[in-house]
Order: sequence, then C-alpha cells, then structure tokens
Amino acid sequence: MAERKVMQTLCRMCDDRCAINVYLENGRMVDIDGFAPHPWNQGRLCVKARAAIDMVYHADRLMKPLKKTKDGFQEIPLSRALDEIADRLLSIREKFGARSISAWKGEALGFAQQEDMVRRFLHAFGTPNYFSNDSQCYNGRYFGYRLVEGTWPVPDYENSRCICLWGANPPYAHPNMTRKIMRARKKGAKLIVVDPRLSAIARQAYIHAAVLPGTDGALVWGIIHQLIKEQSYDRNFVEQYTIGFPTIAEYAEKFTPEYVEAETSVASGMVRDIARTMACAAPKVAIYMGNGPEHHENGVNNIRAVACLYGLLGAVDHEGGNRTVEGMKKNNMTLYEEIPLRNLGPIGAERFPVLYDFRQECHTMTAMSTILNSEPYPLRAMVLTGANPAMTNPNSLKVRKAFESLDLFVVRDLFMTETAKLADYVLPAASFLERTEIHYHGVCQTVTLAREILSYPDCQDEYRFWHDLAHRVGIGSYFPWQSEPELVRWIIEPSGITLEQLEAHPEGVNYAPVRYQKWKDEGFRTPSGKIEFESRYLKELGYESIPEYKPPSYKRCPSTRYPYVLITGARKLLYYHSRFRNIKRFRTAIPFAEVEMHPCDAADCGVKNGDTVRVTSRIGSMEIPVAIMAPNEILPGNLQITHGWKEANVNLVTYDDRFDPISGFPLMKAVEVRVEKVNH
Ligand SMILES: Nc1nc2c(c(=O)[nH]1)N[C@H]1C(S)=C(S)[C@@H](COP(=O)(O)OP(=O)(O)OC[C@H]3O[C@@H](n4cnc5c(=O)[nH]c(N)nc54)[C@H](O)[C@@H]3O)O[C@H]1N2
Ligand SMILES: Nc1nc2c(c(=O)[nH]1)N[C@H]1C(S)=C(S)[C@@H](COP(=O)(O)OP(=O)(O)OC[C@H]3O[C@@H](n4cnc5c(=O)[nH]c(N)nc54)[C@H](O)[C@@H]3O)O[C@H]1N2
Ligand code: SF4
Ligand SMILES: [Mo]
Repeated sequence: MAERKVMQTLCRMCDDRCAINVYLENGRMVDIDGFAPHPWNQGRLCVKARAAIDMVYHADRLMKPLKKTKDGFQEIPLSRALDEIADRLLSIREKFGARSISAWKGEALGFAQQEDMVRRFLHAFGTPNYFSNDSQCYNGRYFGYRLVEGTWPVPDYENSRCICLWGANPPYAHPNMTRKIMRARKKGAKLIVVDPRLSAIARQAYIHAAVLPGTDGALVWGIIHQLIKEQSYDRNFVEQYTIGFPTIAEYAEKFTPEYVEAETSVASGMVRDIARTMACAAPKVAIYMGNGPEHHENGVNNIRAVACLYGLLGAVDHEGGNRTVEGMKKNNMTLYEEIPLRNLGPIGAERFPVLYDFRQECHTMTAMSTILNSEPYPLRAMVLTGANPAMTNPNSLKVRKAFESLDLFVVRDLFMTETAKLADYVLPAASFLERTEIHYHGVCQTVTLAREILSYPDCQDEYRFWHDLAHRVGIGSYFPWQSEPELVRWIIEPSGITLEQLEAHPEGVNYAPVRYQKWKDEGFRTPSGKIEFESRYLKELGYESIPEYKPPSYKRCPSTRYPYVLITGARKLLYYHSRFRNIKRFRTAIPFAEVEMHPCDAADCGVKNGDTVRVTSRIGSMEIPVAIMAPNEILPGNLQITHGWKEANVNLVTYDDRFDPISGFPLMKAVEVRVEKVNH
C-alpha cells in the first residue's frame, strides 16, 4: 500500500506565496491544491502552483555540483567543491582585499531571511558588496513612497471606492491582488488603469489612460493641478500633516489638462475625469504602482508625484485608501550595525547614495563595469544564487563578458541557465519545497512557516550553503544555527510567536491587528514626521526637492536612427522572468517570444504576423517574430517584448548606462530602437 501524506506549505512559483496542500505518495509529490484556511489566498491558486511538481522532478534538474574544466563541466563531490570555493575566496581576499568579493541574490529566493543571510555572510567576511535583482525591481517604488510618506503602503482595495492601477497588470503578475480588485469593483469601486497598453486589467477599467511610456509624471501633475484648481483636495490633512504644499501648488500650475494631453497623449477631458473620480471617492482611493513606471530615467520622481497625490487626497493609511503595513518584531540577521562597511566603498553607493542609504544595496550595472575595468577597485569574485542576470540584467553581452572575466564565479540554481554556463562552479540548489523559511503576508499581517517537503542530498538549502561556506572561511561563529528551523526560531523569538505555533498553524499566525491612521499618534516615518511634498534630504544630496517632471529622452530629443519606443518586460501569466520555459505544458501554450506591434507600424515596416524582425538599439540587436496587435492594444510607435527568452533575449538591446538618478534603475521601458524585416 502506498503511504499517502499531505503537508501544508507556501507556493513560491511567484512572490504571492499562496498556502498550498502538497500530496505525497511514498515521499513523492503527486498533487498540489489550495489550502483554504489561510487568509491570504483562501484556497485559490493560479495555474503555476501545480507546475512546481514539474519543476522539482524535471529531468534537467541539476543534482550534482559541477566544476568547469578545460573539457567542460565535470561532477565534483559537494564537500570538495565547497573546500575549493572557500580556498579561492580566501586567496582572492588576500590578494585584492575583502571588497573584491561579492554575492548576488535573485528574485527566486524572495526577500526575507534568504536575502539577510547573504548580507550577513558578506559583512562577516568583510565586504559590503551585496547585489540583487532589486537594482531593477521594487526599490524605485519603495524610494518614491518612502521619500514622501516614510514607507511603501499597500492598497486597501476591498474598502475602496476608486482603485487606480498605475503601470501594473495584476491578472498576470499578482493573481491574489486581482481577486480583491474584482471584488471591490463588484461593490461599485471605479477602476482607473494607467498603462500605454490595453493590458488584461485595462480591459476591465472604467477609465484607461494610455499614457506614452515614461510620461506618467505629467499625468500625475495634471491631476494635482485639477485638484488644487477645483479646491477638491483634503485641505485639513494638507495643513496639519504635510510640508511643501505651496511649492508643489506653484509647480503644478503649468500642468493644465491641455499641456498634459500634449505630453502624455491622454485626452484633456480624461485628465479632468480622473481627477474628479478620485476627488469624489477620496479618501477611499487605493492606488497601486507596478513595475511600469520604475524602469525609466525619471521613475522615482514620477512615483513620488503619485505618493504626493495620496497626501492631497488624504488617502494615506486610510481605510479604503493605502495602508501602512506593520512589521513583526524579529531578530535581524544582517550585520549592518555591528559591522558597518560603508567606508569600504560599496559598489554604486557614491553614484546612487539613496540606494545604499535606504536599502544597503549595491548597484548591479555599475558592478559589471567595475568587474571589467577594476574601477574604482578590483571586483574579482561573486557567488550568485537564485538569479539569471545573463538574461535579466540590461546589456546581456556586457553581463556575459563581465561574469566570464571574474577570477571566481559560483552559481547556485536548479538548472543550467545562461548565467550558470558562465560559472567556474555550478552548485545544485534546493527548491522552495526543499527548505524551511518564514514569510510575512503584509496585507493580512500574518507570518507563516513554509516547510521543507522533500530533499536531495547535494541540493543544499540556502542556509546550509552559507553556513558550510562560513565555517570554511573562518566566520563560522556568525552561523551558529544547525538548521533552518533553528534559524527561524531565533529570528522570530522577539515576536513572542514560537516555531511550534507556526508548525501547528499552517494558516499563519496574525502578528498585529490591522489599524488605520496610525499617523494620528505616531506621525510619519520621514525626517520631518510629516508627508514630505518637498524633501530636504534629496536637496542636500543635490537632487530637486520636489518630484519635478522630466520628459523621457525619446520625447526631448527624438532620434531618427532609433524611431520606435520599446517597452520591455510586460509579464505573461505562465512565465516568471527567465523561468518555466522548460515546463512543457506552458511552452505549448506560449511557444515563443514575440514583439508586439501596432498595425500601422507593421505596415510601415512591411511586416505581417509571424515575420521575423531585427530590433536594434545603441546597445545591441536581437531577432524576434512579429505579433500585430489590435489598434487599441498598443500605441503607434511603441513596441513591447517580454524578457526571459534565451532564443530572443530583449536585454541584448536594453540600456545599462542610462539610469534613474535616484534609484539607479536602468532604462528598460522606453528603449529607442529601430526595426527591420529579416529575410531568411
Ligand atoms: N507571471 C508572472 N508574474 C510575475 C512576474 C513574472 O515574471 N511573471 N514577475 C514578478 C515581479 S519580480 C514583478 S516586479 C512584478 C511586476 O508586476 P507588474 O508591475 O504588474 O508588471 P507587468 O505585468 O509587467 O505590468 C506592468 C505594466 O506597465 C506598463 N508600462 C510600461 N511602461 C509604462 C510606463 O511608462 N508607464 C505606465 N503607467 N505603465 C507602463 C506595461 O505595459 C505593463 O502592462 O510581477 C511579479 N509577478
Ligand atoms: N528587460 C527587462 N528585464 C527585466 C525586467 C523587465 O521588466 N524588463 N524585470 C526585472 C525584474 S522586476 C526582476 S525582479 C528581475 C528578475 O531577475 P532574476 O532575479 O534573474 O530572476 P529569474 O530570471 O527568474 O532567475 C531566477 C533563477 O533562479 C533559479 N531558481 C528557482 N528557484 C530557485 C531556488 O529555490 N534556489 C535557487 N538558488 N535558485 C532558484 C531559476 O531556475 C532561475 O534561473 O528581472 C528584471 N529584468
Ligand atoms: S499566485 Fe500562483 S504562482 Fe504565485 S504563489 Fe499563488 S499559486 Fe503560486
Ligand atoms: Mo521584480
């Protein structure tokens, strides 16, 4: 008789982290379904959850450590691989100093303890050079909000009367968010979507404002202009809880609806409609900003302007508006206080001081140049885990060159990716179903234990890897915990919640009740304690003090050489960055990459559906088949290509040398390109 068992954990095929039941037969996973008692997903799952079984048991899964030799990759015992890596780290440190060593944590590992243990290792070893996918994700938005409100709040969709999705497409990117939005819409909330494309969510909208890429700031300022002109902003809130109103009121003057229309292509009447719809619903206006606005040269200021708009609507930390999440008390794994290393010159911190001040992140694009030029000092070794930057960072050719020129490059992954191929050592990693970690669902303020369901001998979990390496390079005392559960026990200790409680409650444990308007007693977590329409902190760093709108380059100086504006990275439901192309049923559904084009542009280029075109920017070029969209699905002059396809890698053309000046984010959503038909 087969031994059957069911275990609860969290899905991590994306960062939504839905609660799941995993069914096992004789220790082998046979099915996954939703675990209904968890408040986050209430039993619902998206199509990716079950594909975790295909991923874990995939025939191409790496199972043994590999070392690159002149005859290609050769298997090597795990302990020998770790010994050799440790020896090389020590000798590189001896020769070039500790800061020549770095690590990179990718999106696949999430953002809690897996990130912190990498940071801990680095500081214990003596180097500040921590890199992650957050050089191009999240921080742009986080900074925009933090500068104005002190933190990035979550939308309170279900109590909202007006929902605005700004450069986000939750039906593909955030399935649980979509459910909440649809429920609110049924209760009468008006949905506004700001997106150059008619995305899946834009199809559901009451108003779809198809802005030109990178012109969001003009639209926000236009809304602000209307609110002030019609005196429909929250005067009491503004007087008591904000600073800098006169300055922004003066700046907003020029953003008349007509000016905004010329800048953004959103009709002037629609600008007025948006402002009135928001004013009528205020303060129950819930705005969510996605990835769309942050991959631009003016991203943070455009996002900051939206955060200012919350202030004017009085929607900050308000029921039906945007709520500030409370964190759980916990022990901090990082060593930034015990061993501060800013004096060692973290890569990118001088150029993008906010990135280091707010997040202690180093800048991945600067790192590529540093590796290649040793400026301002040599960066010679990297341990990379849960990322595939040869596909996901801009300017892939340069990324490849940089990784190839390292003295030591170690990659931990489940598969032999384009990045892993460049490594000296490839180590098989445990998947999310093979490790134990905690996750916080900020929206419901619960903490949940994600549990190890199975394991493979050589596929180490993240903690075991850093622990074993630390003990080999003489910093073992910083990694005293014997296992992940022990580490979790230490992390959660100050919360008063125990590991046993988490084990007994797979539906999660609520760590703090949801409260609104906390600012009444606590103020805001900004330097002034108020909402900062104007930022003295930024001014002192040499930036403009208010979020001025700067038109994107393609508008300021249009290029005849590169006349099209390429948006990249619009999510597809089935694929996650460079992941899951190897899952057969997904590949059958979406078999190849395409460049999405307006029919007029296709006619201009003389191409039809399925023809191959060459897309070229100043950085590089790539070839890809054409998909002609309906005329209302994409703006004329714009193209869209989703990243993550090795057969058609759009990051061969994205810029790694044009940045948002505050976040350091690369320009990936208004890339000037030309398009030519390829005759094969
Ligand atoms: N299935 C799936 N889910 C994912 C991911 C995935 O790869 N696959 N990735 C995850 C990650 S790490 C992230 S960061 C999130 C991202 O989640 P979202 O931010 O929701 O990302 P997208 O679905 O790409 O939606 C971004 C939208 O912005 C629009 N856009 C582009 N440029 C502009 C602009 O200048 N202004 C405005 N207003 N809009 C613009 C695009 O057309 C697109 O529709 O998704 C997460 N979820
Ligand atoms: N042009 C363009 N580029 C973009 C974007 C865009 O919009 N446009 N979006 C950017 C954004 S927002 C992000 S977040 C980044 C993401 O970029 P990355 O962080 O590089 O994410 P992935 O490509 O998904 O790579 C994750 C890797 O981790 C591996 N993996 C999966 N599970 C595990 C695990 O449990 N342990 C370990 N060790 N490895 C695992 C996977 O096999 C995969 O190779 O991409 C960015 N790149
Ligand atoms: S939304 Fe889908 S992929 Fe993401 S955690 Fe939930 S079930 Fe998994
Ligand atoms: Mo991301």
